[in-house]
Amino acid sequence: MPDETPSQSAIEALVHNVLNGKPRAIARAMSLAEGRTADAANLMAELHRHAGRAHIVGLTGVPGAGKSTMVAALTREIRKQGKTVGIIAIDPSSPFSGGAILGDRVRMTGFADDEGVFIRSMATRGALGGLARASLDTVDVLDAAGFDVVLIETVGVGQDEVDIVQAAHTILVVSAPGLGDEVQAIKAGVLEIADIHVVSKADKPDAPRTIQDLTGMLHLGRPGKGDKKWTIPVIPTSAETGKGMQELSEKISEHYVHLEESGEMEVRKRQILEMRIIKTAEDMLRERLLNERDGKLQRLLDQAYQRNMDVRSAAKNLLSAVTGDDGDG
Ligand SMILES: Nc1nc2c(ncn2[C@@H]2O[C@H](COP(=O)(O)OP(=O)(O)O)[C@@H](O)[C@H]2O)c(=O)[nH]1
Ligand SMILES: [Mg+2]
Repeated sequence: MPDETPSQSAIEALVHNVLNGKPRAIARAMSLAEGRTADAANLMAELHRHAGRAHIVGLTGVPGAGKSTMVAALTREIRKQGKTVGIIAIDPSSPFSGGAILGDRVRMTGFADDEGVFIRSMATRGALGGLARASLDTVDVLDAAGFDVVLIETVGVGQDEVDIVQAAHTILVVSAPGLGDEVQAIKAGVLEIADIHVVSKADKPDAPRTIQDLTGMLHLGRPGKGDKKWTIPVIPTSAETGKGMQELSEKISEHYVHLEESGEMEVRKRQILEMRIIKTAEDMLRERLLNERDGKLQRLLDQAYQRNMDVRSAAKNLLSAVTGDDGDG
């Protein structure tokens, strides 16, 4: 292709600037990474080689649990240790303004002039079902750019969001008092995935109850994902008073050391890559299937409608049409 060369050198320049931590290059790379163009594939292939050093920390919990506020407070705490922080907020509530809410808040707390902090928000709508694939590619961009810690905020609802937070090395489940449900983490289906439980808004009078419920639940032996050598803590925090934030950031570092020393990090990294490969393959397959909407699919549909072909056979036909002998395509 005639335009392959300039495009390739543009990608090389972009990679160079990302690796040097240039904010505009990082933003541009993230936009590319969200998509599925050939440029995106080349970019991610280059960046992948340089990623793998960041400590990826996921935060999940019901809407209003205090995650965004905690991300800001935690970022301040991690910055005190001289580490850099990349933030990805996945906000299903709003395709346009969701990120701006976090952005404004973080700006207010003074990160706008801090080159050691990079914030990106992603809408869940518009990702065409490829949200996990797209957001984990953007994590790679921040990782390759050299951020020490990457924080991913997701609302604990929906399989995609759970998949995304499960791609973190350290998972924080955030629960808040006064949200009605006794153990929100159970409702959201994320109790079992926590490495660290955080009870936010500990300044509120009903916080002890939330802490008690959660601690009780942990003692019942419900959760745990097979990492027997790690004791899952429950840490109360308050963004109002600053309580618990330092302890939380220390626990996160402690968990990192634990993962490295126990060999669990390798296990998790392999699981995460496995999940990402499958997600990406699904994404590619879905795109190809959709490309057949006006072609092969219509013909199969006609046959199925006339009861000349059953649904499974039609699906099989469609699959072999899109995965046929056209190689990587
Ligand atoms: N009292 C109190 N309110 C908090 C605290 N943290 C967050 N909030 C409030 O809880 C609401 C939801 O916070 P937000 O961080 O947006 O929650 P998210 O939806 O989980 O990201 C906001 O009105 C916050 O001001 C806290 O530590 N104490
Ligand atoms: Mg939020």
